[in-house]
Amino acid sequence: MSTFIQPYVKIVNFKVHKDTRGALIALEEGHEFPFVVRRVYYIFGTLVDISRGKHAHRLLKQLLVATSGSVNISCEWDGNNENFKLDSPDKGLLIEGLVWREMHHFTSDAVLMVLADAPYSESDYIRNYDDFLRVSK
Ligand code: T46
Repeated sequence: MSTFIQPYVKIVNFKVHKDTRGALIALEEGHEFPFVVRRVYYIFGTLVDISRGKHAHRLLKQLLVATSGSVNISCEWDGNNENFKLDSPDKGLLIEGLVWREMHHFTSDAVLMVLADAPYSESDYIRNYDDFLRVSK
């Protein structure tokens, strides 16, 4: 039998350390996100009219940050449907578990950085929408 964690979606606002030289943001386990980082990846060079994602995860916890440009993240979980616009490096989207996500409307300068609590594992993905609905019940 497969295991899942409860879906959780939340926008997190980061503290900006700004001075005359510019700005700095620090992301720390236990403050901005609640897990140990085991993997970092980033998505860039996306075409404006493409979308990515279209899957859910069984166990993965992630923090998504648009360090440059902007991108929309549509999330579906537990009967909720919400669109989040990541358009500034001072906020992130925490996504845990059974959340169907789609990233779309990337600007040409968008860089989407993702901190994840586990190494890449294809077996953690649910890529079929009907399977997602079935296991979400
Ligand atoms: C997610 C959203 C936000 C790897 O080899 N290692 C990795 O860590 C990742 C994430 C991907 N890959 C390979 C697997 C595919 O051959 O890179 C290729 C593209 O991956 P995928 O089509 O899954 O990418 P997205 O943009 O649809 O989804 C990604 C993450 O996979 C996913 O976990 O939540 O970004």
